Amino acid sequence: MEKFEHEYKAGQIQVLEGLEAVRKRPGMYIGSVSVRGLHHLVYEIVDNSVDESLAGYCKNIHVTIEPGNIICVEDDGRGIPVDIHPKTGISAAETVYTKLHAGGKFGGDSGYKVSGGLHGVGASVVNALSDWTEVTIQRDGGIYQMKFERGKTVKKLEKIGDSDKTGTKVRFLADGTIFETLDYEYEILETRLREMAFLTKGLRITIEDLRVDPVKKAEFHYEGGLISFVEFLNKNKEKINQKPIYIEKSGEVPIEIAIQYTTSYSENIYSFVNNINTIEGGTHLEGFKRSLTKVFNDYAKNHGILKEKDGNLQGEDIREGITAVISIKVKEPQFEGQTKTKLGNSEVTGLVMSAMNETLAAFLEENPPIAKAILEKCISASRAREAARKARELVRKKNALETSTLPGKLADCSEKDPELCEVYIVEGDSAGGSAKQGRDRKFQAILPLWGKMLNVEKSRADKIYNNDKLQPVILAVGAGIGNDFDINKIRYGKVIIMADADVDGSHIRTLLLTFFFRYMRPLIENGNVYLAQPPLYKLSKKGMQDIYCYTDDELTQKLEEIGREGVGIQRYKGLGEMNPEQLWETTMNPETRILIKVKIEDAIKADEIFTILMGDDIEPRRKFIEENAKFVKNLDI
Ligand code: 28G
Repeated sequence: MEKFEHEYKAGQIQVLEGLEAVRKRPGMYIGSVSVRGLHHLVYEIVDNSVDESLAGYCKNIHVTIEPGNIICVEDDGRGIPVDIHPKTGISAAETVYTKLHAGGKFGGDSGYKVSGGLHGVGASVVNALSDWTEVTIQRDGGIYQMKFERGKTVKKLEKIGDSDKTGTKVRFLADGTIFETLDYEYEILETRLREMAFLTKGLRITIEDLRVDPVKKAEFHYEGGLISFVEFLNKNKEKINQKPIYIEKSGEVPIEIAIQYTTSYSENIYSFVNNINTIEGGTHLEGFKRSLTKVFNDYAKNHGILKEKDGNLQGEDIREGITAVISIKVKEPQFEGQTKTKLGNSEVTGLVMSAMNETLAAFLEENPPIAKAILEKCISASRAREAARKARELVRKKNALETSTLPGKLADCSEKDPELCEVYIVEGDSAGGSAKQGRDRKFQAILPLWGKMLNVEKSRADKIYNNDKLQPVILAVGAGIGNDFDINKIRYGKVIIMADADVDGSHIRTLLLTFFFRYMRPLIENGNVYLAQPPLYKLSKKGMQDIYCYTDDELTQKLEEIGREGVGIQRYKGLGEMNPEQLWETTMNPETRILIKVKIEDAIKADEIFTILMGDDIEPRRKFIEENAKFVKNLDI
């Protein structure tokens, strides 16, 4: 008995030390204490519900953001076991919430314990990093509850009522002394929860944001799983195969793949391992690509679509216009790469290939018109690639001959260190003229744009190289495009799009952003692309310095401050209305200007936006341009 008590105490001390370590170095457990880390807390808890769903016991998950940024997650699984652990003397539920790595993410006896946020650290870490946590469990005919503060148990698990239902409910308030912010972004949670629902077919996930009036809410439930996922990704695109190709294989490494071709020229492949988005790809993606290339080439050869002398189609030609999602489950995944989102398990490549080869080959044999349509597209992609190579060489040769690699219209800066340089891309010669006169020529370059607009979404690389509007941009940035793009060669640390705040300006902004997104994606990922914010109004009054307002709200506010008496309000319709000094002062002077950095945290969302804006469907595009402010906001998450 004495010995037991001794062990009990020792166990408790160890537990406290464990969670203290989490509070000391939160970044080690959840990546960061930024807004990103904050959202990870929610994923960690939801993952436990998803695991319960994967085990076959949970059908519904409700996530609520309550006023005060309290998160509530509720599921209808079996409920965390409430029995007392014979060794530690504490309940299984309390163990899960107070012991680091309790339960272990992988292995164990309950089948696949495979979902999991990037860090997969579990409920105890969320508990450690929360001001308070409250866990309510329904099972064995009762309602049980326990409470914690900063990871420490303040109310041990006790029965508080009767119930014939089962499930787990967790409410927590993240610790404001640890996180930079407690403000959850509804859209971020919504996107991740939608993704989780796609990846777990049949599971119903709802989200509700009670902080706003009217409340925001959404429900995700897809019987089609990955099939629904690719249909969602392609909803604004023209499809080649109306029904996605679906591949499913159970076994040691369960594999699920859905593929749908569209008439677009981009490649959209998303891969997941244990529900984690493997942004850097890895062995599963390798297997997918190899199988795709092999099966299509074999089919083309066998059916005389491709002659022996033509050689093989390249993988990239076969992936033009593809939208695919690959989801596999691996018991002991090895994650590599900069962001630990690249699968390293070498055995997986062959498994994915063999899962795909047969089903994909059979699909093509059974659907000759679709096979033919896809292969025709592959062949023209291959021709376009060849044409692009020639165009690229031509550009290179021309550059070599002219020694200067720069477009004629570019007014370059004198500084040579790219870190310190910035280029303003300006539509139209008149605004370009003001910008040239107003700039600081030491570090600011101006590239006026002219020529015919090109819809990037509907053009292949060869057309892009030859387009008179985009070629100067490619040359000025100086780092190539597409697979050749080399971020180390960029000539300017800041590439700033400066356009009017009207529909035409929005059009050029969209064109350039689509172009950067599709052909210079690292430039956006690396944070080099910016939007200039010219003012909308100028207020002038005798004896007062001119005031510039950048939004309508700011105008109202400033007018309230200075009064309306004797105030002249000028509304700027375009950049061209400003003289060089005004342009410098309001939009170009680093001391006073406002720049919006274009970020892409979420490639799915960005692709959706660009597709809406540049795709075939007029109606969603019109609606979207109307909500232009939202466009910027969505890009800026
Ligand atoms: C609502 C927010 C988050 C959960 C369960 C259900 C069980 C469980 C959770 O067991 C301990 C370790 C391995 C079996 C399992 C219930 C088996 C039988 C569960 C959640 C015991 C954890 N009955 N639901 N944990 N395992 N939902 N939602 O956390 O051996 S966590």
